[in-house]
Amino acid sequence: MAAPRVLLTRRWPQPVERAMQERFDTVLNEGDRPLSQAELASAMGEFDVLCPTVSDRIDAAVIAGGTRTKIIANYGVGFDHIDVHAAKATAIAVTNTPGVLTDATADLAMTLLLMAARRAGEGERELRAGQWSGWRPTHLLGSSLKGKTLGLVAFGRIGIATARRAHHGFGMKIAYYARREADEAVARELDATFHPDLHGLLAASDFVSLHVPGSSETANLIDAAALSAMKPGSYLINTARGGVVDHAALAEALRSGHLAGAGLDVYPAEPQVPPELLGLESVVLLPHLGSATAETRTAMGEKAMSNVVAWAEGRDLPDRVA
Ligand code: 8YV
Repeated sequence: MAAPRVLLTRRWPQPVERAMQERFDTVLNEGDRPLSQAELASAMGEFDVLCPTVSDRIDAAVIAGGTRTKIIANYGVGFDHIDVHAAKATAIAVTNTPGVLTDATADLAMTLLLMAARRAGEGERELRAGQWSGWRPTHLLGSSLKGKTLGLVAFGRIGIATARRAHHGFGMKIAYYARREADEAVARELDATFHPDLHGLLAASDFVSLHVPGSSETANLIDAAALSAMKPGSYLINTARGGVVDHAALAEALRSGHLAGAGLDVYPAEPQVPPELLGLESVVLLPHLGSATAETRTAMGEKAMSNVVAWAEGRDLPDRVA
């Protein structure tokens, strides 16, 4: 039987592209440009396997574009860019890559937290602009982390990994909002306080870090009311999905000084960045770098590939989400 035809919609790290090419009839997106909706739709008729990323919108119209694709093996853990209901309705399996990007994303949440707290972006911009007038006791004072409360919105793999870094590495107190209480061992290890109510957590935290998946349920979870429930002078960190935050309300909370700062890695309509944020010194803006280490991006490719191999061999899919 001919090897299944596989499309990688974007370039992957070389070792995993090569592994895919050895095992499958794999087509690469040589120019690494985002595919159009029409190109994605026609791929559904040309490939057995589609391996998209967060930069592809696999909506119902794309899924209706052809009947050849049997599995969508997403390169990434979040899959809110894929219409899983439409996939399910046409018996297309969907898989993701959980676990392998936990540490990299938690590291990036701490990068944003530290950059916002210590005004690192502001300082770098000042220096590069040739406007640093020299050391002085009151120059760019930020906030300490030790003894401050970090509130995690959702306490899954990445939320817990972020809490571990903040607690064991920086002496922060840990609080979290989640649907249910964490395992006793984790709660004890982190001395973590559970808040069953989101606004209760927001009011109790000096720093808030978001770790909910993107979905219609979490859209605008951090709206104007949530932002005003946050402590005056606190910070918001988002490595989850842009749609979770109302950015107009966030810009206003930063402008008014209610929030001391924010650190964002994700945006509602990437690669567009809400323009009202671009002129604000107190927000750190990164271009969706959560999982961007060579090791992690290779491991993500391996994980996506393990799902495609399982499918090709007729086995249960290890990371099936639909
Ligand atoms: C990935 C992410 O790089 O995995 C995720 O959900 O947000 C990123 O870290 C991206 O999704 C790749 O598709």
